[in-house]
Amino acid sequence: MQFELPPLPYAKNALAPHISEETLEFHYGKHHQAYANNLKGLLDGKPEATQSLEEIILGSSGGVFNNAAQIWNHTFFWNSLSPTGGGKPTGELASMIDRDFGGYDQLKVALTKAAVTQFGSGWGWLVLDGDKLAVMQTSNADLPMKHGKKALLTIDVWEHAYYVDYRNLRPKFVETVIDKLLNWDFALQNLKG
Ligand code: MN3
Repeated sequence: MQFELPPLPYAKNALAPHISEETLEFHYGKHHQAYANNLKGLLDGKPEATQSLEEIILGSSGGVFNNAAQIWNHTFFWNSLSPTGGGKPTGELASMIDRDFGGYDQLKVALTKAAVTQFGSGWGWLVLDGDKLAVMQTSNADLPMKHGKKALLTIDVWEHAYYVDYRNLRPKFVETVIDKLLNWDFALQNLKG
């Protein structure tokens, strides 16, 4: 069952104009679905097929890891976005951002840099590292849990995430996600969870 994709947390046109329905048709409907189909095929009849997705991610490498982690990363990414998201968080997260980055503007610079400078395919992340907020970048399917860090928010910077809507302009995509879509309620849930 862990290989079934959860439904998107909003309609496919809900993030437009920032992320189009066409992008979600492909990114969720084709790319994310393909990782789930691949993992199902790789684990068919194997004992790992009964493990949780997190157990598979932490215990695997190669193709099993890549597909399992990409299922997790994409579900996490859809939840990191909201039609009513973006901008500055308030409350506890705002205080932690002030403490650990010196303010929201500095966090935005750091997260933008992590996402934009990731060479090739990968992810930009806001994470909890010990008891501090930090940003990190990962390549391909790699993710914070493999490095002992807790993910709070992510931005997918594989070309398939932005090429339909932004062509080669990854920085414009990243800026739009941060300003208009990041789901700080989800970040707070992850912080507390
Ligand atoms: Mn993707």
